[in-house]
Amino acid sequence: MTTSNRPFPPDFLFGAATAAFQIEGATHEDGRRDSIWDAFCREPGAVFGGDNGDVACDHYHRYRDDVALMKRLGLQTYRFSVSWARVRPDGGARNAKGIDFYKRLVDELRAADILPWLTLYHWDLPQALQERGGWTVRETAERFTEYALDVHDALGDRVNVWTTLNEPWCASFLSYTGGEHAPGHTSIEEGLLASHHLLLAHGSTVQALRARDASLDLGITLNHTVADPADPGNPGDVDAARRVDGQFNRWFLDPIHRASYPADIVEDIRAVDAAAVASFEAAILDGDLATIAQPIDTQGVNYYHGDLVSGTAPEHPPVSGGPATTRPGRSPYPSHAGIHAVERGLPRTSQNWEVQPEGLTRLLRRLSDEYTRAKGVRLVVTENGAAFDDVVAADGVHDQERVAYVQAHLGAVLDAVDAGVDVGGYFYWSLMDNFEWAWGYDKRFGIVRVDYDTQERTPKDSALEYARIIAGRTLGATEPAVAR
Ligand code: GBH
Repeated sequence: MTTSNRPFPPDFLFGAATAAFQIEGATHEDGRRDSIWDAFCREPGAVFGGDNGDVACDHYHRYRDDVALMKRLGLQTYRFSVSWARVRPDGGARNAKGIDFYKRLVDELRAADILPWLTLYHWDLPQALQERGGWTVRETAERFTEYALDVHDALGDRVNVWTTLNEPWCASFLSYTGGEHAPGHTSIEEGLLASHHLLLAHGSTVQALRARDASLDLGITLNHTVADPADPGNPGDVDAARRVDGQFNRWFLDPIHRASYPADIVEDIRAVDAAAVASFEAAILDGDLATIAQPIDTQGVNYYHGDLVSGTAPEHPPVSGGPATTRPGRSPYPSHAGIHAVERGLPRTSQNWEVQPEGLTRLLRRLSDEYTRAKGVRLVVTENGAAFDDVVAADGVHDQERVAYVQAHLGAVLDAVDAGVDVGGYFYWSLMDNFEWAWGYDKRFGIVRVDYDTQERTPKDSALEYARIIAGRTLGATEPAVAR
């Protein structure tokens, strides 16, 4: 890989991403009611430091300034999510005031010539629906489509790109099996059921939106890992990598693109919990898989890090990368025995996640070769980013590690483009520091620093570098685009 003067394709979009619960605050204003994350934050030990989303970045009140900042950085597109708990506070009747916020936001973006990239679900399920079973029940998928149509009623004339779900793996297995995310359950059966109902919600909503307007660009965002065996010659290590890939990537890719769940993984999980798999299989009704496999236009790819795994426990296991919360959890992998993380000496972020840019190139090539190219589905990197310990100084916020991270991952994207992969754009996660779920405000992903006492925003060195890359549409150009 070279980083000197490599141009991006002319139609490649540069953006940054956020999510409603992580930035908006105003959790009980204008009719919004609890989401599962509001409730989860109140559970002792669930979120680091006892943090919650009540104020967050106060974006609900500061969106105009935030859009102006995006404009200043030269962002072409902005990926945000709509809060279901604002639009349908009880999961049922619609709340006009809640929808109005997104009209104002979208109008502001369009006036700034920034393409709105809308995600319908980034994890803030109305708590009222969780009390009726949440994603473990089929009804929630039906309520989701109704909510999506409310949002389309309001924004269909001004938003073209619609993403149904962000990272259904997190919203199912990390939430209902691993216990790390809201609602914090630790059941294999619930994780399986949630994954199916999330996928069903995706498929039926794509169908419903497509029927409304055939010109919409519709898709889903998945989170991925690149699982490598510690020793490619060791069958136990190869099998551990197969199982990580199967439970993390293929569990969602296969139903969406092939209308089937991966049979090897279904059998692995059956060996662990046959009753859970029986319940999951009973929940898959005739026609569900065809619904889930609706054609899509864009597939969002979130990539943070890979996994090097072994079938045998290393003598010195690597330090865990999970949040420093105190609630008991379990593995988000239903079939986890014999999967061991192996240290390979890569640089790490402040959450102890590996920095592995070449994994992104391999991921994009693989998704294209095995799933999307034949169908003409465009791939877009909808999240990539890292938390580091920024140096706050009088002359700016210095985050050299993030500068290098962005450069390296954009280089990895260009490597995939050079290999013939249709990659339509890149969103850095995140525009600004925000509520990092179970890690609270302790970890900062932004290219813009947020002072949580004053709500002051300060572009970090990485924001200036990103602005420079965007202005030149080239990796490795030299002139600064934006003054600090
Ligand atoms: C995304 O999820 C979210 O969409 C976004 O809201 C969030 O703020 C952002 O990333 C940063 O976290 O056990 O140490 O190997 C992240 C998906 C999947 C990344 C699980 C970390 C396991 C870490 N995550 N993965 S570790």
